[in-house]
Amino acid sequence: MKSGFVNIFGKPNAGKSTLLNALIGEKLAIVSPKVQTTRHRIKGILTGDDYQIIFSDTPGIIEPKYKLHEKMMQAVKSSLDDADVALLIVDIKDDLQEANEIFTSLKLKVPAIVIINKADIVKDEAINKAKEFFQHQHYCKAVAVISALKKKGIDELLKIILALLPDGAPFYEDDNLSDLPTKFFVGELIREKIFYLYQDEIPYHATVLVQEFKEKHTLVKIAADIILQRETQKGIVLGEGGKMIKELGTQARKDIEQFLGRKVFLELFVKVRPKWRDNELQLKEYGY
Ligand SMILES: Nc1nc2c(ncn2[C@@H]2O[C@H](COP(=O)(O)OP(=O)(O)OP(=O)(O)O)[C@@H](O)[C@H]2O)c(=O)[nH]1
Ligand SMILES: [Mg+2]
Repeated sequence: MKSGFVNIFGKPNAGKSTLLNALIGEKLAIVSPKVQTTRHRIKGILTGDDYQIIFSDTPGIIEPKYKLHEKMMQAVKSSLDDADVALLIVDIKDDLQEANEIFTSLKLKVPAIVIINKADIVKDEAINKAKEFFQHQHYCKAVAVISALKKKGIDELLKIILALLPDGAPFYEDDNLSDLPTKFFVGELIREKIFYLYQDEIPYHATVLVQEFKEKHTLVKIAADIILQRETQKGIVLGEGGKMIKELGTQARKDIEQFLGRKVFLELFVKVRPKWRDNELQLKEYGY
């Protein structure tokens, strides 16, 4: 039996969360075209006949500007501390040298696989160049080329991971997919829709707190607060005559219903908490 922690690191938007979902075969982590979507460490457990891999998706590596960012980078640090294998993922369109600097700065003590992602959007020439570049870096045990979005190269990647995974007994029951509570995933699905529906600073100034989660006979009743930083953002999130929040509620509800496999009644409330991203107590309350 083999088991261990395989943690995913990379710049914002590289495709870490898309990769976690592709590896697990379920949507555990939210994904968006915008940077800094993920704010937590999200574990996804993959159990096979003779192995258990605990993958961790992490927030994209950035220079912290707020306490919230610091919490996000603590999630990266904790994942660096317990990794048995590191997956260093790079968007093929990104500056490779810059990615290399970030990977080097991690000072990894465990074997790392460099994953060249988004192979679906470039020519082979660019892929070969990137392979060549990373193969020679001292932290790099192997290079894998994938498209996390199109789920290409995932089986080959799994083989490389299994070869590097230490011997050991499983850490979790084999029907567990994650260690996080359902409430967490519900809040994240709402937050994901905020990333798609609103522009500029709104997704970055917003968080979601699930206040109520009640399993009733015919449906699950969920109430959640959308926390914003400024009074002026409230109007934008609500939209004319409440049009935008209605759309947000509909989109989020559909995803939550799919996630839970049950009918959902979802209520959303918008609240303003100035500077919550720099407030230790509020960050704690909101799960950071
Ligand atoms: N074309 C293409 N797009 C991809 C691929 N993988 C991810 N994406 C897209 O890249 C964007 C970012 O993906 P995420 O998985 O959210 O990236 P992330 O690294 O988790 O980003 P943060 O959480 O912000 O650090 C999304 O629009 C994805 O659909 C891929 O293989 N090919
Ligand atoms: Mg992410």
